[in-house]
Amino acid sequence: MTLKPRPANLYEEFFERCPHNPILTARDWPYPAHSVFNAGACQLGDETVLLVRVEDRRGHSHLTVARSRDGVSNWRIDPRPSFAPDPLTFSEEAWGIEDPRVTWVPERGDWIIAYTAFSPSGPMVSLARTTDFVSFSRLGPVMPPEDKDAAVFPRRFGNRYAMIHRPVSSGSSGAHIWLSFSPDLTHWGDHHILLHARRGAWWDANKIGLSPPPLETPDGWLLLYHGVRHTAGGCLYRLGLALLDLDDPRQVLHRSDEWIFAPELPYERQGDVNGVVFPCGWILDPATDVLRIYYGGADSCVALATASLSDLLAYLKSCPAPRP
Ligand code: BMA
Repeated sequence: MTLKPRPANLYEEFFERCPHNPILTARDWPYPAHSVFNAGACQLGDETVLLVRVEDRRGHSHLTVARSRDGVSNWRIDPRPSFAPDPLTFSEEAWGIEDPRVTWVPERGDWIIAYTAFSPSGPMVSLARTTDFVSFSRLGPVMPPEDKDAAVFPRRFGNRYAMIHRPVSSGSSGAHIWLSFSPDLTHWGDHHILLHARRGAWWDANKIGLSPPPLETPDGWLLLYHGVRHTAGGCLYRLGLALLDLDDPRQVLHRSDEWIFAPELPYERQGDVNGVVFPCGWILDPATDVLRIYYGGADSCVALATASLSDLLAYLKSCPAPRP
């Protein structure tokens, strides 16, 4: 079979949506849930594990584990919240926990989960660890409000762990992506701006944030990030790419000028928050080069898209180094 060439007037599409999308909604939940979305993802043995953000009718979120052999169907969902806010001990979780990103850290032998603790003073970054997605223990809050969209790198640089996050301060001219370092995962410093939100008409003007954790590739650390465009009709959350130097992730080698994935289908365009695609996890199968991206659609469902890692890298390497 010969593939038809792409018409010259169409953008190249890197992502293929799963025909079964949305793969999870609140209707699939074994207990009352208002909405399920923005799931962290990893491969644990022969199962795909999603750590799904579940919002209840108070508006507060907790995290629940869903497991599947094929990563698409037959999900086994924990019958109750797997990792629930504990506001009596961790007051920063008073209004729930959201948007987990999970990173396997081989030298520690555990998964580090970076999540948003929604405190009355604003969103903060908290870390927790697990080895089995059955029991979880907290490392505690690591960044003061307002800060979110965080993930740790799977390995240290020198002797230091590294974490990407997105602080916001009043009076600043935008919300940018930052990189910080820590000797112990608890104390963080040596803060650097990594990617600036662009300005004006750009799709990623004013507010950007990391989506899934950084992915190590032979060409560098691959970042998928969201850009938020404010329009008269509301916000649009779209996705772009950046590549960081493998040994010194403070160096941004390439950044896409164009978004590469955006809300298009009804489950992305209409929901609690219209016009949102929000991935918190991706899983690479190195044997097939297929990257599975799990994303929230319109803050109302979990959806899946696949892409070829080498296609993404080839495209990104054709993009310029970021302009100051
Ligand atoms: C961001 C986060 C996400 C959410 C998105 C769209 O600020 O809070 O959890 O999916 O907004 O509402």
